[in-house]
Amino acid sequence: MTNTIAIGIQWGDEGKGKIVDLLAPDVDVVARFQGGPNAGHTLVLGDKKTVLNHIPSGILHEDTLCLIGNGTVVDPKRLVEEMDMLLAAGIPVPERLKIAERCQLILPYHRSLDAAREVAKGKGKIGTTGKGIGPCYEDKTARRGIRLVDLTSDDLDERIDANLEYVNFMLVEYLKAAPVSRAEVDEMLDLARERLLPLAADVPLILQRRIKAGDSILYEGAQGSMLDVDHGTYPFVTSSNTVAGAALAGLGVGPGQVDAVLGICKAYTTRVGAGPFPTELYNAEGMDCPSGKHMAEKGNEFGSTTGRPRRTGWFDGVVVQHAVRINGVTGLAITKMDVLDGLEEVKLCVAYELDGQRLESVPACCKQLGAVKPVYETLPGWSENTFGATSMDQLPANARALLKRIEEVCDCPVTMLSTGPDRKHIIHL
Ligand code: 2SA
Ligand code: MG
Repeated sequence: MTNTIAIGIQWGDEGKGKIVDLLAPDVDVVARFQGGPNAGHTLVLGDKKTVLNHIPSGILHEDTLCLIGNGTVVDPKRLVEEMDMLLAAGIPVPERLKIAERCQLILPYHRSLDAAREVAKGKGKIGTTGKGIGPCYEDKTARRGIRLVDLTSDDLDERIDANLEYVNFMLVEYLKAAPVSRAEVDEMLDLARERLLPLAADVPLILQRRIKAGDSILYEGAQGSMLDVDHGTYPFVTSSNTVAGAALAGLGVGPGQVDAVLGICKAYTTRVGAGPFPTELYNAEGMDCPSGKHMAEKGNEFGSTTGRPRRTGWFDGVVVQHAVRINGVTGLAITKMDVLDGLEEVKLCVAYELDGQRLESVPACCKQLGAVKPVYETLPGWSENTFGATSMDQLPANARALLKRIEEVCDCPVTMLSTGPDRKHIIHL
């Protein structure tokens, strides 16, 4: 087994959870490197569905060590809830989970700021998940963030006071929102001290030792490449680097310690939140193309973290090709292909057109991306049921033709094809 980075390469919700679940039993370590409670990962515990936001799904496997890296932002309350949910199901979380000492804590004022900023932006809002992600990363780069290790620092009180003074000024004077009390913050810090600090560890050291011992590591991404703060549809992005390169900085490993990059994408495209989406067909704001509606309904396209309905559209080969480049993707994992079953024809965006010019890559300017017209190739659809297929010969010829064309357009081989939610609904290529 190799050391693999598994990332989403569209706008999130590509089905990373399922692919990571599938790979986790074969690896020794699963490590998160960016994002926080804005990631959502549905898990079946006994007969109950639960959502994990911070903890890698590898936690269910006895011999798998789960790591939360320095590049992540951790909401102590939410993480403790996740831990308790797993503990109640008999999973010995403290034995299997370590948290980087350097990871940033999401405190109550981050959530307040996130919410108040969105309200203040009005129609121009980003459509964030409201989990305090942006303000927490902002504090990190502004060098006023509170890290897990800082809970033991003797200047913590002063730093919290200074942060609160600044934040409450912003909230009350500028954003006309309610202030955050010191008591609320202290409660969160106490919880983190009591429950998270015992799991704090030198994650880079653990990783080096494991890699040296020949263990295999799965680096688990959250969100998707088009939500990357540098390479995505800025400013309609999340506040972290979501690309493969972030795995290195977000955990403290080197480039030589990665063997493969698995780019996970749907056989169509979805997006939640605002921002350009060239191949969009269907949304809650009134776009109502039947094929898009088919994807939304058959694909059950609702956000796992916020429950928001997702916007849907055709597979965007320009976006995926861009992602293949910026991540050095070595293999594509295509998910939810069965959702396309029953469509008369299937479209594949192979380029954009802007002011009469053909574009082969994603324009950096969001306004331009919002104005492009997708150039489509139309392929015949299929009426057969591909749900649950486990080998290529179970797929209709037209579905195989679509995959082949995706490989050509995106300049990357398809190495996995997911045909349903279950672990056994998979084709390895
Ligand atoms: P934020 O809250 O500051 O990160 O929001 C900024 C933008 O990023 C979008 N965003 C997401 N979009 C889709 N899925 C997300 N999370 C997945 C989930 C998990 C995953 O299932 O909920 O795919 O890893 C996610 N997180 C952030 C958000 O809609 C804003 O457009
Ligand atoms: Mg998801």
